[in-house]
Amino acid sequence: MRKIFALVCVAIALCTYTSCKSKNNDPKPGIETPAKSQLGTASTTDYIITLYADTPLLFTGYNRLYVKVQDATGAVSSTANVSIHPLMEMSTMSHSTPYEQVSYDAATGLYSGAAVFIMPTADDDAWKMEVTVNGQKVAIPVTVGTFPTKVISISMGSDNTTYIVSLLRPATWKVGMNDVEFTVHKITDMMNFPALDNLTIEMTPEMPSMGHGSPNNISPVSTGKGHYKGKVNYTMTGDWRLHLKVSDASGTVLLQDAFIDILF
Ligand SMILES: [Cu+2]
Repeated sequence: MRKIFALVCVAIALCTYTSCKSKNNDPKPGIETPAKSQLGTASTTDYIITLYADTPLLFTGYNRLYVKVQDATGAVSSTANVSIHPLMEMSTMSHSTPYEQVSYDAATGLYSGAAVFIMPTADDDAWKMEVTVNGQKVAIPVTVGTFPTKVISISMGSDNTTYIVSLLRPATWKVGMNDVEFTVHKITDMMNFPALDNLTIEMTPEMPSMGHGSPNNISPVSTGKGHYKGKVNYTMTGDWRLHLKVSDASGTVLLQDAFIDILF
């Protein structure tokens, strides 16, 4: 079952950057707006719960998520016990996706976390975000579109484990040195996608259309919670492919090339 699920995911992930349909053309996935975008709101007996993201439409890959909690009078709460849980209900089963639990951020007054969506919304497959505030749970439907370039890589490793490597998209890229950040998770089962630390990632940028790379890149290193940070040097604008060779702590190569595609 696990393997079937993994293969379904791989098939859909492949589908996301080839010619498969995306019926969610407006707004485009991943296009950021100056303010946070409200994805939905729901009420419990005691709370009004509103879910936000950086983009009006979520996309396959890493999305930051924000939860605002208000009491019945509209006062914003900073002390509630808040958790999120993404869930996709497909015709024959349901599953989750890698996510980062929310925590309160005093700077914004929001509880912030993230989800790495492994597949887009499809005809019979709907995503929802379960949000629980002090034991009171709501489910807010969300739509996930397909990002125009491959910002998530789902592939089988040499140890027959399925790995999910995802790019944290910055608001903008620039010509020259850029900070670059990824997450790595694995699929344990349909509900569990643990973050993986202490892997070695060898990053090699390439411009596929022109057949050259760039110098002075710094391969991403583990910074905890499944995150890896490095620096990428884009010597010009255009199409860039970040080749990522992923090895475990003993040096065994798990993924020969979990590449990510960028266009700017
Ligand atoms: Cu699904």
